[in-house]
Amino acid sequence: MTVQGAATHPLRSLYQKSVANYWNEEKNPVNLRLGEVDGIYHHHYGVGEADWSVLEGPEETRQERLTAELHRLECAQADLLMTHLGDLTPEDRVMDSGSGRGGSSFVAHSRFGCRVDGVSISETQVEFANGQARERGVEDKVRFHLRNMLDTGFESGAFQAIWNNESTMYVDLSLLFPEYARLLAHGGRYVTITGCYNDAYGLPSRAVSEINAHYICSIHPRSRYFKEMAANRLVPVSVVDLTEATIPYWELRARSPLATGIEKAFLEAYKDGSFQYLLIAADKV
Ligand code: GPP
Ligand code: MG
Repeated sequence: MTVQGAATHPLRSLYQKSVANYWNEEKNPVNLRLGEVDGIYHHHYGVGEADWSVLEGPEETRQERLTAELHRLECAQADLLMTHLGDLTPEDRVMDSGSGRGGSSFVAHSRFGCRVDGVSISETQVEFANGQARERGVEDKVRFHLRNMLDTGFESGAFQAIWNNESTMYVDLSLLFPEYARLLAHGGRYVTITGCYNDAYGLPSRAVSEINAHYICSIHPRSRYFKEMAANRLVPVSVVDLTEATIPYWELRARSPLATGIEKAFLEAYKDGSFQYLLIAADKV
């Protein structure tokens, strides 16, 4: 295949094409069954203490209880991200960068009433998320675009907040943050929740490399986030290490019939100190 110019096509490289293919074809029950709980489809993991009692009780309804509990933990992660976006109002416009099936965008709109633009390089995800917006009757405020987060085409200074909920590992941060510095208004907020490898451990462990291979991504070292933010007028205001808080989600997911096979690698990487689950919030100055 050939890759067309960024101006006419959101895919810049054969790598991006392979990532788009993955997400165009992705139908993991762990995402679809959880989304069906309340119509909010997430593509990120969970945080917080798990209610282990869901494993007890009637066998016939165990799967249902487990699914609802995993979804609750993923919703708690999205809520946590939202609390770091600052005091947004219905007049504000925000961008969900790597918006998946739209979960975080709908959470933000319900919470703040703000206008949300989600971007994804997967046609299937964009179509699905726009369908959700219509179903929810919010298509005038929440819109999803087939665009590249490295070159969105949106006007400069248009956004009060931008977030990546587990999507920075698909791009080079030295290309991503200049685009955010351009898009964010002065004093605007950037938030990422991400898995990063721990510089103090060294280079990526076997488990981190397995995660990369599983999702076709490239997990960055922790240091790179701060280096590239500093280089692009993004000044960190909060850094929260969520590693301990995400382990119960993975332990519970490993016990669920919806497990995909990557659970062991996440648990190993978090527990051996090679991998960290971080929230970083920064102000654009
Ligand atoms: C989860 O998506 C996030 C990613 C695939 C990006 C990689 C994240 C890291 C922290 C390394 P998902 O909800 O579609 O994944 P799954 O199908 O495994 O639930
Ligand atoms: Mg998932």
